[in-house]
Amino acid sequence: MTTRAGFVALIGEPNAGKSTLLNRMVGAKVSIVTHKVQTTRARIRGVAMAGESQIVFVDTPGLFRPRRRLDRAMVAAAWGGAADADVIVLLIEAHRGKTDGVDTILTALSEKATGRRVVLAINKIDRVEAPVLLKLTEEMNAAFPFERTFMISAERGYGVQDLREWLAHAMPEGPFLYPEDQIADLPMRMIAAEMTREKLTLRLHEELPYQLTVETEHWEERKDGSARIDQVVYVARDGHKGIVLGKGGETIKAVSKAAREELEEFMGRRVHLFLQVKVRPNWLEEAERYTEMGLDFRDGN
Ligand SMILES: Nc1nc2c(ncn2[C@@H]2O[C@H](COP(=O)(O)OP(=O)(O)OP(=O)(O)O)[C@@H](O)[C@H]2O)c(=O)[nH]1
Ligand SMILES: [Mg+2]
Repeated sequence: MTTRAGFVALIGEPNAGKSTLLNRMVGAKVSIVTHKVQTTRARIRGVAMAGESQIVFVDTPGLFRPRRRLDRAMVAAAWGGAADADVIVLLIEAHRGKTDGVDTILTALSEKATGRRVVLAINKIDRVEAPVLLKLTEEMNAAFPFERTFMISAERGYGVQDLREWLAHAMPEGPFLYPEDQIADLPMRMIAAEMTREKLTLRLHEELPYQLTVETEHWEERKDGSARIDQVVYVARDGHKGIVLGKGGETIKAVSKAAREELEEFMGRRVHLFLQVKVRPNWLEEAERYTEMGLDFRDGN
């Protein structure tokens, strides 16, 4: 029997639901999700099997107008993910429609994606009525020659099976790229750091989630089958450290507990998670921090 395998890049504005879709396709939480924009920072690969096809989904940071070095590196990583893909899926939000941000992406797609297969996925259809979808489909297809339009709810799973089947057939013939039981192409220490960053992002406000990074410093396998994981939360200012710790350390304790519980579920075994908060005023300009995040520091130039 002939097998198929290839890459599908998920691109779109921040918050479009790219990571939610990746997780649903893979059937596990490989990429972190929050209600805030700019959650995903690097390219994250999740592997899904569909019959005789292996689809490697590439989750990317959202495309937006970058201001800082980190933003520029994120946007470069997103376009890099699209450049390598066999199919590009552009996700937009049904209730927000064809925004200025979407227009900017369409213009860039016309320049960068010549000769590539591009499909549109209108996500969050649970939030609108059918006539809105029809109008948006028309509007989008008048602006760009999408090969297909899918209407989905990544969160609820509507329309996702159709998209999966279409992508499975669109993959080029060839041997599988990953072992069949592998679901992610991201080191465990990075997945663990991302889980902690998700919990921090959910509990902290305004600019703080964008001013911190999490790294796994030490990972120890214990004889009893559990793992001891030590992570550092880098913040840019003294004041931020106090906020991350919270009154009497209650914020960091809650973050640590939530991250540990999710890690234990993901790994199927006990985890001892230790978080330390360090002030590092210049971390956003340090090449090593970018490498740890899976980004290219020079992309931020
Ligand atoms: N109502 C609704 N919400 C959704 C749907 N899909 C995703 N969301 C929500 O949209 C928010 C953003 O989802 P993410 O998957 O983090 O979006 P993203 O595109 O990866 O965002 P960035 O990583 O910031 O670029 C979360 O609160 C999701 O729960 C959907 O189909 N319907
Ligand atoms: Mg994301």
